Order: sequence, then C-alpha cells, then structure tokens
Amino acid sequence: MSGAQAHAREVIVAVASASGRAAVLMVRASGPDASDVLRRVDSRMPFGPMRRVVRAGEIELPIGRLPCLVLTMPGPASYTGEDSFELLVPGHPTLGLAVARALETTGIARSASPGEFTLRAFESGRLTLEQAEGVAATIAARTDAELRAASMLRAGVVGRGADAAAEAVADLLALVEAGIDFTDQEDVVAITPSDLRVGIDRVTTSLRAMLQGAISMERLESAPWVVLCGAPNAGKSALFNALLGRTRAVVADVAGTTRDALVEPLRLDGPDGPVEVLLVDAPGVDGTVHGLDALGQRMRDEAMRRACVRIECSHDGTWTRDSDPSSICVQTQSDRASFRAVDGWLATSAITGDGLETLRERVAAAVLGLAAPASAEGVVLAERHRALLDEAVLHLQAALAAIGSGRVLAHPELVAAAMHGALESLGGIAGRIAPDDILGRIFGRFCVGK
Ligand SMILES: Nc1nc2c(ncn2[C@@H]2O[C@H](COP(=O)(O)OP(=O)(O)OP(=O)(O)O)[C@@H](O)[C@H]2O)c(=O)[nH]1
Ligand SMILES: [Mg+2]
Repeated sequence: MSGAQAHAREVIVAVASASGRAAVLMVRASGPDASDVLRRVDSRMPFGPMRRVVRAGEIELPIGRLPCLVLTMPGPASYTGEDSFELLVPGHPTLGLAVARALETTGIARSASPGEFTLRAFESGRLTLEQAEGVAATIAARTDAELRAASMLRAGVVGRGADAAAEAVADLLALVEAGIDFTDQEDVVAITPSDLRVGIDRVTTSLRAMLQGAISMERLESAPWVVLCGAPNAGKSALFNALLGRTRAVVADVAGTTRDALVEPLRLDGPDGPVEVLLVDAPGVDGTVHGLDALGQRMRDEAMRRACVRIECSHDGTWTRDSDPSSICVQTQSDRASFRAVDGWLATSAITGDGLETLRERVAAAVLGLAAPASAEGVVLAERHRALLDEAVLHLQAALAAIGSGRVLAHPELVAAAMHGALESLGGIAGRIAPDDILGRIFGRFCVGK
C-alpha cells in the first residue's frame, strides 16, 4: 500500500467556508469511517450505513447541543469518492472551529491539509488532475475572466484530448512491445514500420493541432490591464480611487507618493454587457523624482509593459515620457480655479466626478477594440499542459527517428522507450496509463501463446 493510500483511510475534517461571519458556515468531513465520526457527535444520526440524505442534526459541543443541517453523501458518488458529510451551522467562526474540533476529538478524524479533499477526489478518480487544477483556479479567481478560464479547465477538454492521444499511443505501443516480447511466436503480428509511422504521425498531428488551436489559460485569465500613468502628483491615485468608487490608494501632495503598482478589478459598461479590466495605479515618473526605489521602478516598468490601455494623466495637458499614441489623454483636477482646458485632453476631476463617465466609456471602447476575446468553445491550456504536450510531441518524434527505414523496426526498444515517454507526458495532464495496462492490451487483443 502506498503512503497516499494509507493516508486516505483517515477521516479528514475542515471548516470549508471563508473566515468571518455569515448566515451559515460549512464544516465538511470525508473518509471511510465518516459515519462513525458523525454518529459520535450527532445524537440524531440514524444507525446503519450512510445514506444520501439531508436532515436536521444536533452536534454535541462543550457549550451544549448545536442544531445544524446535515448532508450525508456516501461514496463513491461523492465529491471525494469516499463517505462524506457536510454540516451547515450558524455562521460564527468560533462555532465552525468548535464543530471541527468536536469531530477531531472523536479520535478517528483529523484536520485536513490544504487541498486534501480535492486530492482525494483525484486519487479516487472522481477528478482528473486537470479538473483538480480547475477547482483550485476557481477558488483563486478574482475576475470573471479567471472564473471562465477555470470552468473551461474544470470541463476537462484538454484532458480528453490528451486521453485520446494516450489511448492511440498505448495501442501502438502494445504492438511494438508484442514484437519485442514475442518475436518467437508465429501468430503474433507485430506492427510494420510504415503502419507505426502512420499511427504516430496521426497522434503527433492531433497534438500539434491542440497546441496551435488552444487558448493559453494565462491569456484567458488576464483581464486587460488599464494603467494610469504620467508625472508625479498628476492625480493618478485620486483618479484610481474615483474610478473604483473607494479609497484604495494613498493620495498626497508629495511627488512620489505611490511606490508600488496597485492592481484592482474594475467593471465597466460596454455596449454588449459588462467589460472587466484590471485598473493599475503605477508610480509616477518624470525623470526628476528622487528616491523612487529600484523595486518601484521595476513594478512601474512591468505595469507599462503589460498595459493594454494607458491613461496618460497630466494636470496641465503636457506630455510625459509615458505617453503613447494609443493613450487616453486625461487632464486632471478640472475643479481647480487655475485649470485651463487643453485641446485633445479629456478634462476630469476626482473630486467632482467631472469627465469620469466619458473616461469609463473611452476605456471600455479601447478594451473592446483589442483582439477578439477567446471563444468559449476552445481548449484551454495552462502553461504546465502546454509543456507536457510539447514534451509528448518530442518523444513521438524520437520514436519516429528510431523506427528506421527497413522492413522491420530498427530499434524497437528505443521506439518503445520513446513511446513510454510520450505516455508519461500525456498522463501528466489527466491521468496515467499504467504499464500493466499496456500488457493487458497485448493479452487482450492478441492470441499470445494460445
Ligand atoms: N482639486 C483636486 N485635487 C486633486 C485632484 N486629483 C488629485 N488632486 C490632488 O493632487 C495631489 C496629488 O494627487 P495624487 O493622486 O496623489 O497624485 P499621483 O499622480 O498619484 O502622484 P504620485 O503617486 O506621486 O505619482 C494630491 O494633493 C491630491 O489631493 C482633483 O481632481 N482635484
Ligand atoms: Mg499616486
């Protein structure tokens, strides 16, 4: 038994809700003995094996009995694939911890480590690795774009493509290994070099098509960066706060107040619905500011590099070295008595809100004018998936090179090793095909040894 399997026998417990107060809070548990754990703390738990029910429960706590809602989900048709339950209790953080502690003090449950419920779902085959990554990405998502990317990852599209390729490679590999292992058996028909080449070419083509047609998870995740830039004291941070509708950045009459790039999601109204961007307040620079540390400068340069849209801010309508032909030019502080509007600049005030609506519209239009958004149907590849698919293609090319040009395979062991490498890479995306399974294909499909 592997360490992971031995581990999986314990019942794990966690408060599954975010910290803080709420109407309800969830404590969840999973493991083969989950029924026993629940029975020891819930006086209303019926006898017999766990059944799929939603019922009222009563948890025994040191402070007294706590009424709760109990959802019991027997394995294997549960999230983790094991017997599991969820307790919905009044949403006070201390109560959640007390319930979790009560479950743990039964002596047959322990607190779960981060991601352990999803790890169990993966170990029991309820989720592929790619789908588990999608769950993690969903939890971490900050913007709609990130949520959309995560849901595409959860759908397991790339995993299904990789699975199909792995199936095809495993079938071909079974034939190659049959040729190696049973060359003395007359009725074993090993694959010819040309058939093998055609088969491998077909798989390589499908993997390359996947790589070319795919949308990168990183690209899909990133809402466009809209960066406020310009000279120090131009009023960038004040505008940043005004656009967000809350005070996020420090505003002060001291050049070089902002030392860091602040990034916040901002939702704008587009003609076809909401448009989401990441609004960035970058440190100001005009070449005369002293004390702008190297780190702040680097953050600013990085923000400018990632900017899809720049909002060039200036209180007197003079260009700075941040300007760019595609910048939206904003003349700030229009409420001041000394303000003189300059042609071609949009007058705004963070104090009166002057020009902010027009600025929002211009940003939304600029963002919509960027490259068309990714299709919701495409395959999403995280960087890890792309690397694994690239690796699989390289292994398959090595296999092709080892086939040789003769009537029989020149180096069958090398071909098989390279194909195992390809399987290993493909298996890294969704799940592995075990060496035993390759052997099973030989015995299952060919009449070996009668
Ligand atoms: N009256 C008025 N004052 C403003 C407005 N926007 C900014 N200010 C003032 O201008 C000064 C500089 O504003 P900030 O928003 O901190 O300027 P910044 O461009 O972020 O400056 P750095 O962070 O140093 O690059 C502050 O004293 C603000 O109160 C505005 O719309 N109207
Ligand atoms: Mg600032």
